[in-house]
Amino acid sequence: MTLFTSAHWGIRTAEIAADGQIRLLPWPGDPDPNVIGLDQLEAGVQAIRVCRPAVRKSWLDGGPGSRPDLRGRDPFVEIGWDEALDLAAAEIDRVRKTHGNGSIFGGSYGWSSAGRFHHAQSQVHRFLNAAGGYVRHENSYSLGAARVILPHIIASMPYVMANHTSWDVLRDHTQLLLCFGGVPWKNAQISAGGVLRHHVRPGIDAMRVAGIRMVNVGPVGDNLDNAAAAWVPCRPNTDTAVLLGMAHVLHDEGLADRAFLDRYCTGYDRFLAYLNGGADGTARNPEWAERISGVPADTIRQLARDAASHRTMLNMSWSLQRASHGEQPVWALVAVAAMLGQIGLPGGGFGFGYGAANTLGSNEGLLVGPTLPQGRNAVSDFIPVARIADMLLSPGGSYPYDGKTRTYADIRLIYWAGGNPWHHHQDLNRLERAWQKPETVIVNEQYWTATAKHADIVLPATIPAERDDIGYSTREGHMVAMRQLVPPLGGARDDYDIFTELSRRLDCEETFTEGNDSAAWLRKLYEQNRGVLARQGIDIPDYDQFREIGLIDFADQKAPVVMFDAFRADPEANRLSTPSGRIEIFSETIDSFGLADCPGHPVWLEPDEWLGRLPAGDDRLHLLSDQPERKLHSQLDASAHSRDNKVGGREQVHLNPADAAERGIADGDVVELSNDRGACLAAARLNDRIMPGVARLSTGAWHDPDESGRDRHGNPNVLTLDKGTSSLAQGSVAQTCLVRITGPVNAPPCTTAFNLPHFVAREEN
Ligand SMILES: Nc1nc2c(c(=O)[nH]1)N[C@H]1C(S)=C(S)[C@@H](COP(=O)(O)OP(=O)(O)OC[C@H]3O[C@@H](n4cnc5c(=O)[nH]c(N)nc54)[C@H](O)[C@@H]3O)O[C@H]1N2
Ligand SMILES: Nc1nc2c(c(=O)[nH]1)N[C@H]1C(S)=C(S)[C@@H](COP(=O)(O)OP(=O)(O)OC[C@H]3O[C@@H](n4cnc5c(=O)[nH]c(N)nc54)[C@H](O)[C@@H]3O)O[C@H]1N2
Ligand SMILES: [Mo]
Repeated sequence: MTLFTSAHWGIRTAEIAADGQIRLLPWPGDPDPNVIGLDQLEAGVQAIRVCRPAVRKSWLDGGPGSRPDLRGRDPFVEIGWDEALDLAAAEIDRVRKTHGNGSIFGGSYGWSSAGRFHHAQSQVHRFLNAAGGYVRHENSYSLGAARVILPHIIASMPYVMANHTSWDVLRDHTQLLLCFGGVPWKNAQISAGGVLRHHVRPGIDAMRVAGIRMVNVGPVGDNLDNAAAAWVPCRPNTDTAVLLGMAHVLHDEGLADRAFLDRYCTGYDRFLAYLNGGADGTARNPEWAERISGVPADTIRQLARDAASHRTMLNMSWSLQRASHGEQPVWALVAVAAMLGQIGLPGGGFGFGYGAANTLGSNEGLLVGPTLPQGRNAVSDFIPVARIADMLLSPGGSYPYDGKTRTYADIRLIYWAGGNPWHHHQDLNRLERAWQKPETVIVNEQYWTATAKHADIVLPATIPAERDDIGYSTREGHMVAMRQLVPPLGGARDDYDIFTELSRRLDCEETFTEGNDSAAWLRKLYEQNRGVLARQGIDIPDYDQFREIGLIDFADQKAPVVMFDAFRADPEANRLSTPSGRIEIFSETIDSFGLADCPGHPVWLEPDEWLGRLPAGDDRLHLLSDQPERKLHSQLDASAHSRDNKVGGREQVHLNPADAAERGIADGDVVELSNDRGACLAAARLNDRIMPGVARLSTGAWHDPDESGRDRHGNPNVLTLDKGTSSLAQGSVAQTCLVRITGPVNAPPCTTAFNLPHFVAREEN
């Protein structure tokens, strides 16, 4: 019998050797497997697990709110489970009774492990709902701007994500693939919930073999895995200007598809007025766009003509909207695609994130999967996810969001399970100040991450290899019986069992468990889902058989997908979910909000930080912090596969050889990146596929500040800007960031990111 487990980066089979050693292997049917996480059970990774409940010393000695300034530096005291659960439950109870459930933040954003039941974020939300409610988050770091703007202008992000025109259709129909931000294969290793068959590299390969032209606009040239693709360097955060320049050409040269715009869109004329000069008389022509983006006007003009004369798929990376005014590139992309009139045609239109994850462009069936119900939250309050430091720093403060004015809650307790804010948030030195606000921080974690180190109570959680679960993901073609392969390390417990114990102490056990243990839940969720699938005419085996066979492969459900084909065929019967039912190139709704930083149609607005406005003599570079190739965010940073990519134990910062030479930096040198927000060290790597003026430091290096706050390991979030994309969406702007780079740094310190915290014995009174 084959044993399976699943992770966001792939389905794995497990071999157990005679000596008990586990060997993980990619599922043999995967056409493009990767090796991420195959080494996750190795000693180096297991050594940094949380093994016992631990409490921050000052908190244990002085109670809630004691020395919050020492979070991240205080030693920990390890204690037994019963005492830890009593402490955590009593504290939740104190806070909810004294300040109300609206003072508990349970956002818990993050990519906790794959598996439909042991999904930490679902578990903590269900638990906090049972315990009376909590302040939640909306949206994601991934798609902060897009999730808010897309429903106003065309369709919801989940719809767009699950309905991208599939790779087989692109291969057969597309003539020009015009990308902004590439199609990064490294990112498509991942899909939230797990991947059975990796489609993206085979998809791009098939298009290359078919001779399809690919053009890649952006600051980085190595994010489209096709040596034949043309690279058009473009300043970071200026793609909107290029798109507007293209739009201007399409109109000016009579290439805009008027019939499509009339039948399927609203507000084109309002947009046109802006393109032609609008209020300030500035025509958004290619010459204007060149001054902003650095892309030659003739190139922009030719791209517009080529796009109009061929079946063209426009693609944009999610990263573009993770930037100042990130709503605008999304809207401009949709507007240009509408002007080209190919939305809904096979191989034409737009894609938003081919390459951002494996799902985009998948032709696997769109099936439902098992879902743990989360219960009802008695607290209605929420924040847009990336506004966490703002909330903690200004309780009671007001802020605009999606046309409304909202108020930040006064948070006394944070409960986090399944995410790493000390990886994902911007401006970590600001977060450090904000994080001192709550009286108590409780974290369930598998590893001693920076978030665990910044908690007051840390409860050790199991990893997927230590528990049974069900693996499933939208359009990934599988259901996997994930198997427990090893016993829990140390005292680690499943999040579910931790919350069961807490709910018992908080008198809400029945609501939380409904009388089920994990095994009963898995059977129940699976059987419920089997019923749903049966009603759609899809038969799957019963739960016991499923556990025997391990993997259900839905390959027979594959079918080509063309995004918006039904809308194109009949826009009346298949109205979009926008107010007009059409594509909104001008949005009355957004216009009615009266926002200077997000008016009623796509516009170019200067980013908060960018290369276009550097004073003479200012040699700062634009820092891009993209997703890491060898891990998922901060997960598995300590694995051999991730460490092998570090230089001297530090993350690599890629920069153009000319920029390096100007600064006297050689390949492999340790350099310092700095700005007014912070500083970090990294190892320089010279790369002529990074345009001059730009540097790239991938995310994921565990935060490792020295006494002065300088990160020794290469975590870009000590440098990034913590601001909303605009008052519409308030998304993260991680890609809007200028830095100085200097080096080489003499006698650089060793990294200590993977050290355990300091443990001390409890002082007996
Ligand atoms: N500068 C910059 N910053 C960024 C980005 C960027 O582009 N640039 N990208 C942003 C994006 S798009 C994202 S999605 C975020 C990602 O940010 P996160 O999702 O917060 O990052 P992860 O490292 O995946 O954190 C997941 C954490 O959950 C823990 N975990 C896993 N499984 C379990 C479990 O079963 N139980 C419990 N209790 N814990 C578990 C892991 O050990 C890990 O610490 O980062 C954002 N930050
Ligand atoms: N291996 C791996 N894969 C992942 C993840 C991971 O951590 N590891 N994370 C997953 C998650 S949660 C997400 S949200 C997705 C994110 O998917 P994306 O947001 O698309 O990923 P990034 O790697 O941040 O950026 C993609 C490319 O855009 C480029 N870029 C950045 N700014 C600009 C710009 O202004 N203009 C242009 N034209 N290009 C720009 C970057 O240099 C990079 O090459 O990836 C997912 N896939
Ligand atoms: Mo993300």
